[in-house]
Amino acid sequence: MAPGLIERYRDRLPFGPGDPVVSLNEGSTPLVPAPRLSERVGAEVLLKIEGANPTGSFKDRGMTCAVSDAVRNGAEAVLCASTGNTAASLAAYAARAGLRGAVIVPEGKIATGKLAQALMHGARVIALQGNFDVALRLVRELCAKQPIALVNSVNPFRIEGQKTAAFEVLDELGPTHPLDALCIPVGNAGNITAYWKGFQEMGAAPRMFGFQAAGAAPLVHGAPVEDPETVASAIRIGNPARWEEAMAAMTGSRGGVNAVTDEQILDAYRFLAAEEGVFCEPAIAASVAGLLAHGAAGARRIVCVLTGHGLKDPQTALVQAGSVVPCEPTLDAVERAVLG
Ligand code: AN7
Repeated sequence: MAPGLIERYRDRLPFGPGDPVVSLNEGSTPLVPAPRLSERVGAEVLLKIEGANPTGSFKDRGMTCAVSDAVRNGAEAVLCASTGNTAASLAAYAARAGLRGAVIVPEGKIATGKLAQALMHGARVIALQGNFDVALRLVRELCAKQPIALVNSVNPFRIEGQKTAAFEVLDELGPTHPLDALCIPVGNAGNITAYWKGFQEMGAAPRMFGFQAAGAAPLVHGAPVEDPETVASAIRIGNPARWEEAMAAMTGSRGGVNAVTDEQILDAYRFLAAEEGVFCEPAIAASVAGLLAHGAAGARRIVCVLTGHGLKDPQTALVQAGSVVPCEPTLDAVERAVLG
């Protein structure tokens, strides 16, 4: 059994030996070669499968640290604004810790699986008549007023936890096979900030390529987007909290930020599922769509971060996938149906 990441990386995280640890044994996710994608790109591409975390997204890395710190500080409740995955993760870790959890999500705009998770774990789910950016502003104001721990990625412990994904990538590749580039979807810009911190702490500097959905691409435009819109609901964010840090990561590593259209995102989403056997969330396919559309400046070895599991959003999958084959319960009919 692999231990959770606080235990695994305690020497590089802000936790002492006696500190409380709230963990679901997150991290230690697979790094999987992608032969078909590698062929299309003309470079070696590996997929970091963050959907293999306990609640199905990379958010668990940050949440084990943010919730452990909240417990250490004697908090009774934790709160976040979320496009869905942070809400699901907060709810699970709050349940684990015996804390009250509340999440504010844009009404009608989060994927079904994420909503089911947050509710099942017993969090108070508040559907805001406003988008993520409004939700984040309001939770920041509320947490300044009330003794509630804010666990969005503006919380430094989130970044600390999420940087461990960079450690894992480097550990797995080993010193003789350097990583040239990392491709990652960018929403609130916490994760790219965290990877870059992790790489820098280990003396590595792969080029960081961030990708945003064309309808929610403030970093590409250089200005906030008032009404972000994209099929990639996880990254439907118009004013990222970690704007400066994300830009510093991309420019400091000689990488860059680019936009991909919903069509490119959905193409990559279907390609990964059908050709690589990897089912990720639509938003996440932005990293692969971006790599296919924009390349990675001649990098020979590339990791694409697949931040969340495809089961989070069954509705988008069913719209994008083929249909079922109806069949009468006879051998003849089944034979015809199977052989097509
Ligand atoms: C699967 O859950 O913002 O750039 O509130 O769910 O660190 O924000 C989620 C974002 C990428 C973007 N992939 O990461 C939330 C939320 C998935 C995500 C991102 C999100 P950041």
